[in-house]
Amino acid sequence: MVKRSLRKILGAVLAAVFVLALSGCGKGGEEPGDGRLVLGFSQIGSESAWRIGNTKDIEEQAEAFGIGLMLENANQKQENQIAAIRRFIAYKVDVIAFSPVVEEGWDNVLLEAKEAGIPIILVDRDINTEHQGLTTCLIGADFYKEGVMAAEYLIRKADSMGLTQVNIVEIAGTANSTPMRQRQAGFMDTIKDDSRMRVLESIDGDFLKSRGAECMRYLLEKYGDSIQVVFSHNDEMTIGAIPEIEKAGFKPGNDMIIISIDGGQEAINVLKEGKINCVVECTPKLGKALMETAIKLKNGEAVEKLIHPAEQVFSDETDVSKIEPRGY
Ligand code: GYE
Repeated sequence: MVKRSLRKILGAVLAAVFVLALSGCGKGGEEPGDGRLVLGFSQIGSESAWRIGNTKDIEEQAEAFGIGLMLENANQKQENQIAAIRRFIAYKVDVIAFSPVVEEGWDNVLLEAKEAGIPIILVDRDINTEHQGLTTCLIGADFYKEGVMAAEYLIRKADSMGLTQVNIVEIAGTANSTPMRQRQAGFMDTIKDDSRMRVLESIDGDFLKSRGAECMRYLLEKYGDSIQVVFSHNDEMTIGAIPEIEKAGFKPGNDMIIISIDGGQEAINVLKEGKINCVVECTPKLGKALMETAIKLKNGEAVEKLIHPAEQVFSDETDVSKIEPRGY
């Protein structure tokens, strides 16, 4: 009971802080947001350079478009995201956007938003629901295609090295998240008809550097030098795994083919050092499309159901010294 009322008070205090922040610190009597479009955005957390770059981009674009942004960081917890969305509803923001940490479990809170007449934009990741019309659109990468591009690189690499058998370990992103599911599906669908390819094990690395290191230690202990390929669902886990491979006496990029996804600066530097072979780009720069879509929704205009940014592959097949600074 005490806990619940404390939480309520905290919620009210936070809402008040938002009002003050958006109205230019209490000029008194003015409309929240000064008549500006107010967008509530629930971010997943700060687990990766990608995520931090994504948050920064959204903040910069909100500023550039003159949109009042209420941004909440959920520290990787779905319950925090649900609570943030409820606060946005209570505050009566114009539009709510969020990046769902996992796909399931959003129906109740999204029905509440629908009842309140607040449109919802999915950013980066998708949800799984039986209800129609809970969200207006999705702005995010084509993760399936990223998995396909990673596998296509591997097939070309195996051809060029003349490999007859290819043993792969997969360090996967957060279980039940869209990028984890779709990167895996794209990759597996693409290698499945190539009889050389064998996945020794897929393991959950939760998109975290520390987990990437832990997973790699476990995989090296179990499979040792039979590992020929590490397919990691993001740069953080890859960067965590590489020192473990070196400690075990192998040369990443040489003794093992290392494939990563995201394309943040740190991973690109490691690609340039030759310790990663391929990085599939996933751009965090979704802010501009998000702001444009929020404005259209506020004006009652139709929006595109699905916006995928264009993405490319960086690999040792080309001159990597030419890669421009990444900005995240
Ligand atoms: O690849 C990873 C991040 O959802 C695309 O989440 C995003 C993924 C990204 O933490 O680094």
